Amino acid sequence: SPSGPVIVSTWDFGAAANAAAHAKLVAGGSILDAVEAGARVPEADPDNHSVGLGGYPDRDGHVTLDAVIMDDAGGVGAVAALEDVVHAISVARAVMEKTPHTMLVGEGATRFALANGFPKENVLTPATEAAWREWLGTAHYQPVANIENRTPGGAWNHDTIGILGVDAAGRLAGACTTSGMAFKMRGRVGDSPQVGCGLYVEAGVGAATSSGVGEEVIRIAGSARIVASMGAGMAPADACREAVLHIVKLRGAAVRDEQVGFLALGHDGAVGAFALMPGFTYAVTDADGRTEIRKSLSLQ
Ligand code: SD4
Repeated sequence: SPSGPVIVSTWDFGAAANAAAHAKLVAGGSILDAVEAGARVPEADPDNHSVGLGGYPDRDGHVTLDAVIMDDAGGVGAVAALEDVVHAISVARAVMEKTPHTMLVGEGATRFALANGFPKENVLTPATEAAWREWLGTAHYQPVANIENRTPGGAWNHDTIGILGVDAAGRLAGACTTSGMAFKMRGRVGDSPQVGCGLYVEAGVGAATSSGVGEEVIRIAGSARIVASMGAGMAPADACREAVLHIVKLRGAAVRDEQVGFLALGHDGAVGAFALMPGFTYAVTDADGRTEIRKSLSLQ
C-alpha cells in the first residue's frame, strides 16, 4: 500500500477533479466516493467539450454520455448513450448499487436515471450547438476516427476524464466519463463505459484508464491488458507503453494521426502513462493533496 492515498486523472483539467476526490477522502468518503466526486467536476463544467454538460453532440445533434465506475471487489456500473442527464458517473454508480446489471444504455438508461431522481437537463449548450451547426456545414458522414477527433477549429478533442484512486489501505477504485467523440454516429459507444477498455481495476494489482480514439482502445481491451501486464510484474508506464505498441502493431499507418493515451496506477501508488502522440497530460495528487501535472511519454 502507499503511505497515503494517491489520485490520478487524465489531462491537466484533472487537477480540479483530483482536488474534489481528495476532499471527499479527507471528509471520510471511500475511494469509490472519491473517484465519483472527481468525475463530477468536469461533468458539470460547460467549457469541457468532451464530458457531461457542454460535451459535443453526435452528428444528429444529441449529446449522449458514456460512463463507468468500478471498485476492486467486483462492483461495476455503467451507462452508455445516456441523454438529458448531466452526471453520467452517478447514474453509473446507481446502476452498480441499485440494479442486478452492470450497464444500461440509451432510453433505458435515461428512464432509470429519471426514475432515481436525477434531474432532466439540457446537456447541449449554446456553444456546442453552434459548433455542431458549423460542423454540419462541411460534415463528412464517414465513421473515420482520425477526422472525427478534431473539432471544427482544428483542436484536439480529448477531454474525457479517467480518474483512478488508491487509499492508504491499498483499496482501489476508478471512474471514467465522457460525451465520446465529437459528431460521432448516433448510437456509437466508445471505450470509456466498457469495462476493460476505458477502465479496469483489480485488487492487489492496480487500475488503468484511457483517453483518445476509443475504437483503438476497444480493439485491444486496453485497460484490462495494462492491468494484466502489471499483475505480471510490469511497471505502470511500461504496461501502458506495451498497450500502445500493440495498437501500432495491429493498426500501423491507420493510427498515424490519432491520439490514444493510457494512464495506470499501481496498488502501491506507482503511477505511469504512455500515449501514441505527444500532448497527453495527467494530474497526480499525493496524500497531502498536492497536485502535479505530468506530461506522458509518447511513441511519436
Ligand atoms: C471515446 N475515448 O469516446 C473517448 C473519447 C475521448 O477525450 O477520450 N475523448 O472514444
